Amino acid sequence: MAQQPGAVPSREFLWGIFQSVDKDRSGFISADELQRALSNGTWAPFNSETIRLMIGMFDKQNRGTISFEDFGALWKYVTDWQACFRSFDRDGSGNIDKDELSTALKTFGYNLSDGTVNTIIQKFDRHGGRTILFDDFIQCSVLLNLLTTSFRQYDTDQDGMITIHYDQFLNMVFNIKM
Ligand SMILES: [Ca+2]
Ligand SMILES: [Ca+2]
Repeated sequence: MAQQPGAVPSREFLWGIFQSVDKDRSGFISADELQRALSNGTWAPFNSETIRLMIGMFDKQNRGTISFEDFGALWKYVTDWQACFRSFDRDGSGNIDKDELSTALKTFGYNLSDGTVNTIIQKFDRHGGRTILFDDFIQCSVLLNLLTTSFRQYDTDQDGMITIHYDQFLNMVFNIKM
């Protein structure tokens, strides 16, 4: 799954990729098929939570699989994230360290303390290297976005602070689709 970022692929190009990913020729890409197709640049399997999040985002019919109609948007999403990941991986190490993540989060518009950036690294570092790989970077960014959107629904004056009751807190957390 690689082409120059920003390029709009032809339907034929996408169909070729779709067919190579759809190993059992069912006409749909399952979570397993997508996981096998995506790579972290390591031998470790692609984070299955990230696969689940991505299928959830692009599976318009709620079947748990991706049809060819949904595939173009998914393909663009993955290649955009690849370009994003590469641009923040300043030293070309293939992973994102704390300084790189800090820069990425600032660029995304998040104003987070050093302690919070450390907590995020710890949560999404599945390999014990104090760094984040491509799949975990996507998961981290998607979850940050979901959590921030949820917070903002309560932060009506946008001052970065909310006062909520226990019941509202649980309602907020359980309503987050993650
Ligand atoms: Ca299939
Ligand atoms: Ca790096």
